[in-house]
Amino acid sequence: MFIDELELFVQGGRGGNGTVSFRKEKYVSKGGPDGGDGGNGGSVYFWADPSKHSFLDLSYRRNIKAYDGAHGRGKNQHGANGTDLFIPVPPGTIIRDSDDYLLADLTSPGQKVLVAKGGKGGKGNTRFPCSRRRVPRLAENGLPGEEKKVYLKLKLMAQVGLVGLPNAGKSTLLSRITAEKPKVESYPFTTLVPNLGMVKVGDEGGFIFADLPGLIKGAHRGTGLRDKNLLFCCKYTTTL
Ligand SMILES: Nc1nc2c(ncn2[C@@H]2O[C@H](COP(=O)(O)OP(=O)(O)OP(=O)(O)O)[C@@H](O)[C@H]2O)c(=O)[nH]1
Ligand SMILES: [Mg+2]
Repeated sequence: MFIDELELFVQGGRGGNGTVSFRKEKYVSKGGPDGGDGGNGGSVYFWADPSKHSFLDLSYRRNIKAYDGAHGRGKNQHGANGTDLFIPVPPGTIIRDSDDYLLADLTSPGQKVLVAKGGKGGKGNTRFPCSRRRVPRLAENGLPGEEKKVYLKLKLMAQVGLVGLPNAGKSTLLSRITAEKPKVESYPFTTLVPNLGMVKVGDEGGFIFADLPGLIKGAHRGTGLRDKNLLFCCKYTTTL
């Protein structure tokens, strides 16, 4: 199945709480505060993974939450930071939030973007002593991570675009090498809009193949279906 649009709920991890603790040791009286800070929550990133071609894997996992930070502990022990999550998406993914604001346009492989920042960890009571408050019995709670709905859209980028005369057998070729079933008829200009399919190579790999509407002489002057197919090629294909 090929999925090129998806709505996801992403959430950064919650920051760990700071702790209230006092140093307790034999022969040490009034050892003072030693509560550690909570760790920061993990953040959620999306990154462009060239081995991905659709949102199929992500469609099984609509809520994505990074790990929470650990709480602080006595003896000034800082809680561990929550692990960040790096979600792989196909290059050509456009990410928008619920206000339709563009968060990212991931085009080049490896490019990454932060979409939900983890919450900050709370401070432990070690941080709160002052001359008027020698015994600080307060610590901060960790803050919740950023949360939002994001809309992913795959700007389909074909690696191969097939340009040719009408009725040449382009759609037939697409139907043989991919799982797509484009309309095939024995008259010219059967294909009016580009058809895209995934050519699988091995278990993981593959590339997107575009079958473009037929092109005839004088297309640039408006003959036939004109040259909008070529514009499509220039816009969406990376290699021809
Ligand atoms: N003899 C023969 N006929 C073919 C071959 N490939 C396709 N055809 C036939 O050629 C006709 C046109 O095929 P399409 O795949 O629709 O051609 P197309 O290039 O996509 O055509 P447009 O979309 O109109 O530009 C159909 O009747 C096919 O059955 C082939 O290798 N040999
Ligand atoms: Mg066709």
